[in-house]
Amino acid sequence: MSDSLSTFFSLSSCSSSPFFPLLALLVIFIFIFIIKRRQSKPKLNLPPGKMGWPFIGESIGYLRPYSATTVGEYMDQHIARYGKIFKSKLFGEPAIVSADAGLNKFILQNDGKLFQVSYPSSLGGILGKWSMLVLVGDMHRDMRAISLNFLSQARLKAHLLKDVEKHSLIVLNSWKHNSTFSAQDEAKRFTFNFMAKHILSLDPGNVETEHIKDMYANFMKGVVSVPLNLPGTAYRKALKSRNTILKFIEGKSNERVGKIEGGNGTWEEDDLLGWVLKNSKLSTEQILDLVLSLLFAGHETSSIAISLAIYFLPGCPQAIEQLREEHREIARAKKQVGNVELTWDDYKRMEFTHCVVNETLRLGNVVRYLHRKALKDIQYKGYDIPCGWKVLPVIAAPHLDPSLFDQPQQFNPWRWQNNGGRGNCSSSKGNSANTVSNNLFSPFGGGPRLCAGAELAKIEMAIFIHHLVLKYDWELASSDEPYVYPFVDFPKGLPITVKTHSYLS
Ligand code: HEM
Ligand SMILES: *[C@@H]1O[C@H](CO)[C@@H](O)[C@H](O)[C@H]1NC(C)=O
Ligand SMILES: *[C@@H]1O[C@H](CO)[C@@H](O)[C@H](O)[C@H]1NC(C)=O
Ligand SMILES: *[C@@H]1O[C@H](CO)[C@@H](O)[C@H](O)[C@H]1NC(C)=O
Ligand SMILES: CC(=O)N[C@H]1CO[C@H](CO)[C@@H](O)[C@@H]1O
Repeated sequence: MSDSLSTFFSLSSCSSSPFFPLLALLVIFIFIFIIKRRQSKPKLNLPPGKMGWPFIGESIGYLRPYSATTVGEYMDQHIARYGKIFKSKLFGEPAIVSADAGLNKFILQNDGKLFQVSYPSSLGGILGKWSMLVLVGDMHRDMRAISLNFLSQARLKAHLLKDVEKHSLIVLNSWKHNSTFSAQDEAKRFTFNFMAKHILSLDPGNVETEHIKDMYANFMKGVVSVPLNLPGTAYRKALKSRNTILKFIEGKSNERVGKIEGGNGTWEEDDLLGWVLKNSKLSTEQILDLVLSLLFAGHETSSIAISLAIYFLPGCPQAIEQLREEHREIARAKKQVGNVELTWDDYKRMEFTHCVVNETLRLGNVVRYLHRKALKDIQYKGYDIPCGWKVLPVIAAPHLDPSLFDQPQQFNPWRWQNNGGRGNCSSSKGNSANTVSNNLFSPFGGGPRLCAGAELAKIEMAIFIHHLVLKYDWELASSDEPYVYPFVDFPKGLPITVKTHSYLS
């Protein structure tokens, strides 16, 4: 039951990461595996758990797809057997897995000091080495500052909110009465068009945009595929698409620079590309990776969040009713003063919608867990976390924990209301009194890497919901369910049938 040797092994990888040929690596792993079984002199108090097979460890069990409203069989079994903090071997490395809200918070708050991001290198290979998601230290700070500026509250109020509404309407107005289609594709169309507009000033529907959208879809298939760079693999295709997209972005930035140098035109600061060209000293390569990772971080996540809301709501007609009341009231008030566009104040007034948004993120869990590694030997609640080990805070786990959220499997937006609220979609007992503490709810991560687009994502959800409930009734056209692959996805694309309805009068 000792892990001192495997600890020793990973300690050495903490200072440097030498390259071993695969065969040698395998031999070493098997060697360690055998020795480990013989030795029995624990020096460290590691969390309980088992390391599984040589090399692959328990990765197969950990990565097996499962329903998105659960933590999955692997987590359930391990938590039942070992508790909320346990050790394992995942992604080829010894790892501490945390389903514990306190430890998760500790990990995120100490990012850069005791812990550091450590995504599998295949993800870095495809997102780019300058991607903000994989960068650490000063470079991460600079890239993050650019994103925060792009997504600042001032810009959300002045520009982005208006455009979120415009792009919601483009998508929603194209839906035909009594038609059936993939809601997930529609949500993606909305968030992609919005991001493409604000990053590169691409307009929805034109040839360039559609081309980039196709390339981006290939790129995404690679991100979620097995990272084998061999002819014919999704990963190889994705690397190719990545290059096509990069060429395109490069073309765009040369065009802009050319215009300026020709004395014609000014910097268009309206989009991210214009802003970084003017205000930053980033190299072309860095700009490309920044653009691509913002597209990735901002498009996949919020489109799946909207899909989840479309999926959960029909199971709770009372919630749709209450949403309609709220949005009808807002629309009516605007009509009276002759306003058409939604404003920041309107958004802030969508109180029940905010409950629906939180509840969707709590139960659906767009991002399941984060990748970190320990930078030092760390102690937490008596457990040792050795330097160099992978640390995986499962941010979804507290959200689905029955000791923290009453009946966690129930979609119950009223749990977010302070004084109980009037409705509940569960048939069982218990009122909807607020059991929520903010420490326990972290769909956007936390600490120095807290999602830069959290507010934008909520705006996208709320405004899309506003027009959705006012224009349509919808039902799920065939049974589909969100799964964790580990990216959350609907296997059938969430087919829905919509009926037009005007709830405005
Ligand atoms: C419901 C939708 C979303 C969810 C659940 C979500 C979740 C997250 C999480 C958990 C992280 C932390 C990753 C880590 O610590 O390793 C993150 C980072 C990030 N997200 Fe989001 N996100 C969403 C939407 C967006 C949107 C719309 C944008 C806008 C472009 C965005 C931009 C970013 C960026 C730039 C980072 C990196 C921040 C950094 O490393 O400093 N996200 N997101
Ligand atoms: C809606 O579609 C269904 C089947 O696709 C059809 O049977 C029905 O007549 C349609 N109703 C309307 C009002 O178009
Ligand atoms: C500047 O732009 C105008 C119209 O966009 C074009 O006709 C003109 O040739 C351009 N001048 C230069 C110097 O590029
Ligand atoms: C939703 O969750 C956020 C934390 O992410 C919290 O600050 C906010 O108050 C919650 N909203 C409601 C309506 O409870
Ligand atoms: C408004 C509403 O439907 N409330 C229900 C909540 O759940 C309890 C317990 O089953 C019901 O009695 C309420 O009618």
